[in-house]
Amino acid sequence: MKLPPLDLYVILDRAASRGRDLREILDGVIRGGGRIVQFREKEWPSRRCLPLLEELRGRAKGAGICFVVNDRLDLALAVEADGFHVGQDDLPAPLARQLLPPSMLLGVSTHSLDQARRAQEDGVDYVAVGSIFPTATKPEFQLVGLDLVRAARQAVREPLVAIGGITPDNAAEVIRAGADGVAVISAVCGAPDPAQATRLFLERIRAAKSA
Ligand code: TZP
Ligand code: MG
Repeated sequence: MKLPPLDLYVILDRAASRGRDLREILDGVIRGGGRIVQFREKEWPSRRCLPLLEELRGRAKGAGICFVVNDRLDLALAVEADGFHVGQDDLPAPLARQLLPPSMLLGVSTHSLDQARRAQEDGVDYVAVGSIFPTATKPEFQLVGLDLVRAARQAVREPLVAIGGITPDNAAEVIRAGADGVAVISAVCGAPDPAQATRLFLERIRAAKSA
């Protein structure tokens, strides 16, 4: 699958979902018009993830949306995800690229301009930068602020997605700083109504892009 035009990128994270089922949250994101989601699981071993992941992958495929797996190459390959996402402590992007089927998308999280440039040199399909704002979701987050979005926009041609503490209320300024899209965990997974949160994000992002 090609990378869809970036706007809202929802990360499905069980730990941030307040005990709710990720299948329900994914269905809400799909109903709300989301076009790209990521599966992120920091605690469960692979075997435990697999049944849930297979269901999520099946639902995403049925809806025709892009499905990315974070960190875990075994799981990304096992469910034939559309994409794989690595951070700075995961498999290096060039090695991940060698191991992935040619059609699988690769994204990288970065926390500095050097890392963003390196990701581009490594030929990734999109570059994530963050954390833009403080966030309770990732305890060891590195705060980079909107300045890194502005700088990365100048340096990186690939699609740029900003992450960290993004809500419907601050999404527009992130887009205005140069991000193509925003990646969010708690603002959708922890929202009372994930479909409504998805719609609101998309409305704000699209308005900021057309302004
Ligand atoms: N990387 C940088 S900040 C972050 C990650 C995975 C957490 C984002 O979560 P939230 O709830 O959208 O702030
Ligand atoms: Mg990672």
